[in-house]
Amino acid sequence: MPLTPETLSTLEAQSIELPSWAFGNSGTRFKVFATAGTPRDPFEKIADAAQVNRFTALAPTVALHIPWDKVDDYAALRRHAEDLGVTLGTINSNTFQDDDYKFGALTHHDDRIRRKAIDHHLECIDIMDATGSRDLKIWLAEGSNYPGQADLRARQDRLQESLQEIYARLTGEQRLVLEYKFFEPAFYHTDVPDWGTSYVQVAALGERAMVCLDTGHHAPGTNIEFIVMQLQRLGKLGSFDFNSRFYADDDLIVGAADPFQLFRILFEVNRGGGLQNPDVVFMLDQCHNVEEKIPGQIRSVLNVQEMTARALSVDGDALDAAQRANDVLGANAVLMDAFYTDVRPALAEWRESRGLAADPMAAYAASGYQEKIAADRVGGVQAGWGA
Ligand code: PSV
Ligand code: MN
Ligand code: MN
Repeated sequence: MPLTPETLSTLEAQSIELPSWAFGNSGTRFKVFATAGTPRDPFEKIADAAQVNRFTALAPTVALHIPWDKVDDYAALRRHAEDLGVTLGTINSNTFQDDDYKFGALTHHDDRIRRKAIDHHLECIDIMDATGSRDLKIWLAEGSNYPGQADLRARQDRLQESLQEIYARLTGEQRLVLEYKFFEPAFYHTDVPDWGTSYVQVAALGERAMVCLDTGHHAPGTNIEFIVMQLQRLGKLGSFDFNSRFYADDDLIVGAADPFQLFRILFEVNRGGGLQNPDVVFMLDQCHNVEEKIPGQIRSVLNVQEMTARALSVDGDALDAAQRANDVLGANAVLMDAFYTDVRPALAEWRESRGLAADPMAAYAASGYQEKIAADRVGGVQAGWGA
């Protein structure tokens, strides 16, 4: 089926942000398997991310995680990225790997620890100034394991106070994006467990504070596209962390576990105007534990592109007519027709017409880059999730 000019122009503008940490080694708490050619520093992670953009023209920005991507000279990292045709995107803070944060960071009752956590975020904003990044993304690993362990309400109040101070430091167009997650590492209560809590916290800050929706951060069976619709209604959908999951926060390749869910999410994003809205950032948050990392990221952005094309091919008029006629099965069929449409041949043709390889996975495999980094990057400490 040919893609319409409107679909192609939306696809042309599509941009998916890559996480620097997807290129490092990662694993489970049981084992981290090393892969040949894994980057040894943030500069090499950016170089690998640039390959994904080179073969897909879909991934022009790279998110950093601090301190995993700590460097002496962020202006140099920025120039390095720009030389490779990409720019630095979201800065992710990290308050989950320091002993001081065992019982909380931005919610902690100990002023010294809370101060340290706030200062970390202020340092992240200094980095944003140097990298030219717009967004500070905050995910908090804070909560408790046993009923009675923590004062739930006081922690919400301290969280708001901490966020106020961080938000006040933002300048110009900079934004704060607060990510939620229903459990893990805490198992009884989590301080920002759901979109409602994130919304309440950011709404009290101001216009440039938004919610981040990580697709792996909900209870099984949650209707994620409903949350997408609601946050867009409220003007508070700031960004996505895309990944897919079979069980919990699996961080697998987006569209791998449940392509239909990805289709439904993108359909709602489009209905809410999010595909054309630069205020909605489409980021990946994935780990490639056993597969090659660069092809894993190429596959991911292509999955998003393919599902976007399918979501854009829903016949809106037919759907509206069927809904108004209470034609339950007719309306469902309109959606399913688009979902079952194989857009891959049309996308391959379109890529070629833009000077890209029809099959970016094959083109990358044939490029020799993987063999080159495997040969060049021997020795040294491999950077990874948590390194
Ligand atoms: C937490 O599970 C999370 O989704 C946050 O976005 C972290 O920054 C990220 O994972 C680390 O991979
Ligand atoms: Mn995430
Ligand atoms: Mn996660």
